[in-house]
Amino acid sequence: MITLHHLRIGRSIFTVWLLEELGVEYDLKVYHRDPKTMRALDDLKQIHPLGKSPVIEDNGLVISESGAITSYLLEKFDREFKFSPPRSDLEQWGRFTRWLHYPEGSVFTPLLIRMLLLRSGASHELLQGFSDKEIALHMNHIADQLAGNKYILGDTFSAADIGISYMISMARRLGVSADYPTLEAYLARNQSRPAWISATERAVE
Ligand SMILES: N[C@@H](CCC(=O)N[C@@H](CS)C(=O)NCC(=O)O)C(=O)O
Repeated sequence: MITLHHLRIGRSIFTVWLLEELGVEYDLKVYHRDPKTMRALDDLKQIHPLGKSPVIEDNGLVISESGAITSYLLEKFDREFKFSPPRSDLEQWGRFTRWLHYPEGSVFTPLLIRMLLLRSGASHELLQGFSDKEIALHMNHIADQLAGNKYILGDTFSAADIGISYMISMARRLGVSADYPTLEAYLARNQSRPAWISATERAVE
């Protein structure tokens, strides 16, 4: 059985969501952050040297990195290609994999800079200017892709929507999504899915 090491308040809730969509049994181990620093405690380092989440274990195999975990889980469980296209359809798979890795690869960094600036209460012209511009670039890019599309790859939900939803929910928490009604509607649509609701219920404690 898959074990998911889930650190509360962070991206691993999105792996819980994927597991719920896939309908597989899994063991959820919940970890807490240091309330002062908001960093993970040392307990996660016993699972993986980086001490970060998500991490999964499958029969002794330990995998970190949310994108790699998604690919692994899809390869293992998405046998009917409900949440990802088959690799034999290289064009569709190429499109899918680009949207799968885009959130962590490009969108996360400017959001993280904004989060750290807000948390520190400091002002920093260079960092603020960079993150504001980059966040607008990415939010507009996602909104353009969603214009006329229900989901990021068209009219069908896929695992790529999970990572994109993570970025929009983070943008929302950081107060930058209100200018993008398309993104807010998309997030609400995805978060009304039964699998998201089950994930949030299961991952509470
Ligand atoms: N690139 C990694 C990032 C993992 C990561 O930084 N996770 C955060 C939670 S959202 C974490 O564990 N932070 C705790 C810490 O760094 O102390 C991934 O996509 O999984």
